[in-house]
Amino acid sequence: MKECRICKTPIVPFMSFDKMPIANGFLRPDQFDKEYFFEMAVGHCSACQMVQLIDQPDRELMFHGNYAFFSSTSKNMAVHFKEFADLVIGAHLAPKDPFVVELGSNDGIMMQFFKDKGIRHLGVEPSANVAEAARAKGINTVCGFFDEELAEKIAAENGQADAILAANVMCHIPYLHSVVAGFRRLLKPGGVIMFEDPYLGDIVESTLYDQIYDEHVFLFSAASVGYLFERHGLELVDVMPQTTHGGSMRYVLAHKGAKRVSAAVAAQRAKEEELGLHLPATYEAFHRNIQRSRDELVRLLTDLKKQGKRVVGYAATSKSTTINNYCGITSDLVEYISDTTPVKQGRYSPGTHIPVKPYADFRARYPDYALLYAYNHAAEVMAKESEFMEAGGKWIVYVPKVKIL
Ligand code: DWN
Ligand code: SAH
Repeated sequence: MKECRICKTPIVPFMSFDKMPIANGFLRPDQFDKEYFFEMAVGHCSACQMVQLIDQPDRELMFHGNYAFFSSTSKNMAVHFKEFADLVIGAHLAPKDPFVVELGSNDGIMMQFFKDKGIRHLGVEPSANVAEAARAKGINTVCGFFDEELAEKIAAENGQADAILAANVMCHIPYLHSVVAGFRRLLKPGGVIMFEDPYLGDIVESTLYDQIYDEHVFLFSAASVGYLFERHGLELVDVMPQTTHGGSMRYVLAHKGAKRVSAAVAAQRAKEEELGLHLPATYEAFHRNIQRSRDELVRLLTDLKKQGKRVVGYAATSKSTTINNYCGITSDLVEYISDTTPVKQGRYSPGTHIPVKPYADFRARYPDYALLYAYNHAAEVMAKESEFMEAGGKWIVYVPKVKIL
């Protein structure tokens, strides 16, 4: 039996997605027969409440010099990260020579706002190609995986940080004890840690099961985050719900006793108990909802095919890898996936090998239906696709329920 990655309690999976490929592993045809798969099972630790993958591929298979996700592909996310940076700049930096560190800074989508204000900053990004894209914008970036050793090196070279930030990164890192021990060393006595990730409560409530893929080893809650940081002398002092990625939570942490704890923390923990996030029955129901969602989506796509309709995927997201592989969606049901990222175009989707084509192909010949794999960017997408809708095109969404819009 496997142990919880955080508290070592024996853990039993509540479901398995069976064999899954690397979510961002877009391929050429000559790579099909060598494709890597792993068994993607998910468990809930009844002791510390951490929901987690039982097995995760080695980090070098996921984060490397050909990482396919560039954060700046979404304009609305840049607006979100400007607001995040403004909050930090307005409330959490020392008046004299502050220093800000961001983990998983990718192509610099958040760090750019610190750089533009002349604030001393450092991004930590292991995927060399996206790190290079940030450097090309003048953003200070170290290419490496954040852990305790790197944290000590950063502190020795730059001094301690006023703010340590991470967005959609902490949930990717299996060795969180080393990361949080590093935070403790790197953070100034009065400093703040702020990180956000897809929120377990939203994932369970809205059946956002496509947030589960190789990179996302943890699905956090206020309970599990509070437990983890407590073990390192750090304290959860605030929680701030976010609408990004279908429902996220921003966690604010500080050295124990250094800051006032907001009433929002206890309120969120009470909500989690009400939702039953500590109960095995909740995850059994989540599993049933996932199966139902899959069956409904496959039925809808199969019916449309029978009617001779053209269905195209919109945005080759990491999340789409879970949907396509778990639902068994091939180019038989979804002709191709349109995506704006140059490195994904001309490749094939992980596992079920649907062609990924440039956005220009979508514009040139609208399909009858577009399966929206990027439901988290729905507002941004709908705003720019009025012509598709005026031409009679319809959207298929699958969260929170499978339906045609
Ligand atoms: O946690 C993660 C989040 C932050 O980003 C990472 N593990 C990987 C990635 O997840 P994702 O791939 O599901 O992210 P997005 O932001 O939902 O999808 C981005 C993809 O969508 C890109 O390939 C670009 C594409 N896209 C598009 O083709 N047209 C996006 C928009 C907004 C568009 O209009
Ligand atoms: N913060 C960005 C990127 C999220 S994608 C955004 O929200 O859009 C996750 C990023 O974390 C990737 O760029 C990946 O290379 C990086 N990453 C993975 N493991 C990491 C680690 N141990 N330390 C720092 N970054 C890491």
